[in-house]
Amino acid sequence: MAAEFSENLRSSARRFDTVLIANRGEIALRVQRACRELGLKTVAICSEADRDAPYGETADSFLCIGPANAAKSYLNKDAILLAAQLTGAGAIHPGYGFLSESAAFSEAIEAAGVVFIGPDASAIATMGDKIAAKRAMLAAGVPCVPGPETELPDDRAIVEKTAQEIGYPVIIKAAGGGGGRGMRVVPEAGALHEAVALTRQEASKAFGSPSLYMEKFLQHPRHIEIQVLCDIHGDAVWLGHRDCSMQRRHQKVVEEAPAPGISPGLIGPVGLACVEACRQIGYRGVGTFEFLYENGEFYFIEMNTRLQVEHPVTEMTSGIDIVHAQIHVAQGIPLALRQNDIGCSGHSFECRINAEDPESFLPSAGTITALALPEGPGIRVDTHIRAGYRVSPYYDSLIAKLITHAPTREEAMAKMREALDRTKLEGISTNLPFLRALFDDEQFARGETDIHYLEKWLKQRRAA
Ligand code: MV4
Repeated sequence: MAAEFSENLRSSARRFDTVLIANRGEIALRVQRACRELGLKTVAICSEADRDAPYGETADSFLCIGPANAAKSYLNKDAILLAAQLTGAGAIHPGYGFLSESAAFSEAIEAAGVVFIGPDASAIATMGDKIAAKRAMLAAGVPCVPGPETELPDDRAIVEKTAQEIGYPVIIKAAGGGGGRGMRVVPEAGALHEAVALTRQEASKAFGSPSLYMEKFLQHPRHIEIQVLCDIHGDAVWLGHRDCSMQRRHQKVVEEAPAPGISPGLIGPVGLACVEACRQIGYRGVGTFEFLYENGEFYFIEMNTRLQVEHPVTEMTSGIDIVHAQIHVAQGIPLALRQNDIGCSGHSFECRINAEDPESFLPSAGTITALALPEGPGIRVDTHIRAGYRVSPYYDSLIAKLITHAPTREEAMAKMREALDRTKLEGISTNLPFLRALFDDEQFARGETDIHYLEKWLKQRRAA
């Protein structure tokens, strides 16, 4: 696979003084600030829908690269590379979403001599193929969900035998899927072949590949993830873990670090296995290993090869600026951090504030007429909005991230209740009322949730 891609830029060619930020919204502003703190110049880009974006005003250069339709702007690889060349940007930061996990984009810009602030194309491609990812993890000693590390053959007898060996329920997943797309649970043998056939059809259509794999279906796991950071000289560390179980339709709503009830002794060996996997792959940059956690065991499911939305909770507990670190390793600078220097102090929560209808969850576009944001010790707000800002209907509905940090989980929760109470936003609908109610939930307060908890809670709330 590596042969398909050109050589990485050599370490000496990786130095840059200007970064083009190929994203929008809160993450564009977050990355821009990190660049300035490191003495780097910034280039902001936008679509026609984001011409009045706040991050355009503070960047050293600001270019409109295409129409509102993301396919013609934030996803337009050629336009973004051209913008970098026109502005003299030596590097491109992709943020999250959009082109952040495009092997072709990483490949194209590095081939043009521009640094991609992210992994090389082959690492992105390997992790994008969920079977190849699983194989790489097993080779490095990372615990995975029971099931073959090979493609499911188009042979009914073998499919039946595989399911029997794993034991029902099983789950069929598309190798090209991920993030909840292209998967189907099979509760018992009678449903097996139809499930395989349907998932294969969907996979061919959605991902351009019919490749499938089968795993044991875990019924009540938590979603725990491990943050890693790797330089180009073979050094890697893990920065801590997060619990992201509170999600609805594969969209995370609340994240926290560390994951409650998981001792350093339990997670430590898993973190080290992730670091070993990074070394074996030759991984560069920041990344996240996603695990399901059930009955005291961790099972790898996917690796995300980007900076994630929820990186702030790990910044708060580790004291490490993950975007600074990401930019440094992209420049070829060796990691100064040793694993023993990395700790976890206190507890952090993040709430994703979305512009959405509280009942239907449909995106709510419009102008923010009034805005008050909380502040104070242990409170952080990552956002690009301000009074008068127009939320456009074209992109995802995340408008702000409310982050708290305190010595204990209870105090971080209490701080979040207060921070939510002091957040006032008029002109559009948001999920603030529902987030506030969630932080009064007793089971959540005890840390007794799993990946199904939030959807059940919402259903009960609607019925009440
Ligand atoms: C699973 C699973 C149970 N067993 N795999 C959903 C998103 C994608 N990252 C993988 N997902 C799942 N894979 C096995 N073998 C349950 C899920 C899952 C899930 C995982 C994490 C967070 C939320 C979830 C919601 C529904 C299903």
